Amino acid sequence: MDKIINILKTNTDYVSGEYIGTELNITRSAVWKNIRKLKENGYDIISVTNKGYKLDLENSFNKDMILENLPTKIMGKNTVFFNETDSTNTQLKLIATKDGINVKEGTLVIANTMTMGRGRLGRTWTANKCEGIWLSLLLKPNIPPENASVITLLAGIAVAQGIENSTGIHTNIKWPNDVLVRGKKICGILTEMDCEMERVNFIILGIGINVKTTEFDNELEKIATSIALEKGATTNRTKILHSILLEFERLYRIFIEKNNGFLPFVSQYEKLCVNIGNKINVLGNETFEAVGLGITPDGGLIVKRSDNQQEQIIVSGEVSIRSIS
Ligand code: BT5
Repeated sequence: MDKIINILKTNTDYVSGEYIGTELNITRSAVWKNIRKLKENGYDIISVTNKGYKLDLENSFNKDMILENLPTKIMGKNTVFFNETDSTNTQLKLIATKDGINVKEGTLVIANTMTMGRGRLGRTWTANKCEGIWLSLLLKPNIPPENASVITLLAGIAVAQGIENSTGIHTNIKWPNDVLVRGKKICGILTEMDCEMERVNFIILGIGINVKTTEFDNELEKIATSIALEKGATTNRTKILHSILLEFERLYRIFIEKNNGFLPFVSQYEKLCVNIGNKINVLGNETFEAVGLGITPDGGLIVKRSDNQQEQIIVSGEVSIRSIS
């Protein structure tokens, strides 16, 4: 299959099945079968009758491309790629449970599409085929379970910075787990944890980024956006992924080495966070209107209630918040 890819890579125009067959001394039907396998492995190969095959590298996304020039030391070094799976978080959980303590930190599960993408609290995540980056990363930080929610916030900064570095698009964060452009969601983050009373066994950090989608279905149309919609052109997924993984690795290392919780990241997060200085609705056991004031060293959101002017800290996972425009 590598040889077929090399032939397609060196030809910018269509290459006939006959030509490939003769070059590699295989039948045309063997060529076709290999092309089908390559497509299943995430290569975008266009087939046109009487013309042959053409590789669209810009739209291809697969393990080989991810590992080639991967700029990180840990994140993604061990990559499991699916052209289609149920949910990358579910698959990574299976791997982590099977491998136990031997599972490698930074293991990446990534897919071209998910049939059962998950959001928080049982919500669904739409993962259109080949239109996004749907990934899960395995982390084994030596932190108490109550500090794990900070990982979501770190990921938010990494996604915002990674998208900006690779595409030039400026994003904001809606505390705790949405990355937005012009108020619309371009990325969602789902952090899941396996822990004991005082110890985290592993954390699965799930990140979904809309890259190539130009039309969302009814429900999402008003609330979602993508790199393609914001930029008017697409940037290849591998480049964006590399940029995000690199940024996340850098932040995660500081987080682990400084052993200082979210403190080193507070000011950067506050700059990116749309809720600071703006009115929000807090929806939890109690529902009230407030203004976001800042982020605590634990990653909580400090708000000032509009009803009694009291300050209150909201802990991630407890409530959901809505911006009031
Ligand atoms: C999230 O949940 O935003 C977390 C999404 C995490 C997705 C990643 S993809 C890789 C990994 N594997 C998984 O199975 N999941 C993770 P939440 O805050 O609950 O938001 C969910 C809501 O976002 C839905 O109810 C929709 O309203 C909206 N939504 C669904 N798909 C979307 C999309 N592609 N783009 C923008 N918004 C979407």
